[in-house]
Amino acid sequence: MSDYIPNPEDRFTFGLWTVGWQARDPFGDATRPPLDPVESVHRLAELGAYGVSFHDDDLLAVEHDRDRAVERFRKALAETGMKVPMATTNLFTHPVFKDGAFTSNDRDIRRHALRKVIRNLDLAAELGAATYVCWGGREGAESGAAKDVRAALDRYKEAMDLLTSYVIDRGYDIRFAIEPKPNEPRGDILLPTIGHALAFINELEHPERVGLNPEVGHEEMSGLNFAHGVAQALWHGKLFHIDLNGQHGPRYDQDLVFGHGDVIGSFFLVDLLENGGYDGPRHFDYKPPRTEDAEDVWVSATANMRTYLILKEKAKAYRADPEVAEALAASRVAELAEPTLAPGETPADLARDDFDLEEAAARGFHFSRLNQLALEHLLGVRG
Ligand code: GLT
Ligand code: MN
Ligand code: MN
Repeated sequence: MSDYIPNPEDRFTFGLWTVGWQARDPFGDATRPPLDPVESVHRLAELGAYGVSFHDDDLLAVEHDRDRAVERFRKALAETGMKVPMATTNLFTHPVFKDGAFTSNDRDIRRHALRKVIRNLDLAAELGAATYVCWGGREGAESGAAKDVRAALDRYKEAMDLLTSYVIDRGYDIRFAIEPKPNEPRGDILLPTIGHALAFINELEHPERVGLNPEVGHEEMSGLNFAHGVAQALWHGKLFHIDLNGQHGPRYDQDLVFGHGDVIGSFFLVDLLENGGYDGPRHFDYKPPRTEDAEDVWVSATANMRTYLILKEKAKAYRADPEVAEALAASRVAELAEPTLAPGETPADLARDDFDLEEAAARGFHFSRLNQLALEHLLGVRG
């Protein structure tokens, strides 16, 4: 058993807005003081993280002059060796974005939003970010009368086409990752799930430059299975980045520590990420609970990484367990990888099948045993 000590090779990253969240909610004021991004970079580096991500405005938490703030941030990165694999734009806090950014009914606001993204894209490119996240939290409506959704999607596409063309023209090695969310802060947000976003990407001018940044809690808010969504994103070659956190089913966006929501769901997610060909950063987008003090923040940050490392070890032990191998075979899990028609077969060949309907219907799949083995590994009574 390892000590679950994170190190940069694990590629754990955190948004500056996570540990820096002052815990202001719709009902109450901040419970923590502003956190200097320079301190976040140093503390996260000490805890074994690989890097940080940021919104343009996150850099201004304590130093309001942008040039000086960027300078201090660069210095902290240089001192610690921390990387910036992802950056994004705050298109939701300022009141100007109350009806959206790329899809605000107000054209001047849409133009302002694009300028704001472009300015931070230049900085993201300088800092070496490979992914630029677009979370459209304010793109949506509270009422059916407010928004012509088809026109809004035209404007969303216009924005993504403009931004992808911009990075291509500049020669930036940056891809965009759309982050779906069903609601909150808007009553209904556009591109609410992984599936909606995948379909939208197909309509873009440079679909190869645009993928997804799915977040655990956002799919679970819709009652969806996050690991299934991630598997489909991988299948489409669109898992560009990921936001790991925890959520207890359909309710407000909890942004809990990774694993502090659906534990077995997190186990199968880690199993998928480790074995499914995802090689991007393991990015945590959580909120240290409002009850936590300034030091507890770092305890919760570590908890995310420890949970991931523990689940990774459990998933490995599960895969290596001969009884699991036997149960997988009994459940015929690998048989699904076999094409349904043999090479050269045509639909006519299906007619020649010697198939015993009743016998096939009577066969069990034995999934309960398989799932119990996963649970027992997770609970630490095996392996
Ligand atoms: C905001 C949101 C997150 C997004 C961030 C990126 S901002 O905190 O709740 O899910 O990933 O814009
Ligand atoms: Mn969230
Ligand atoms: Mn997120």
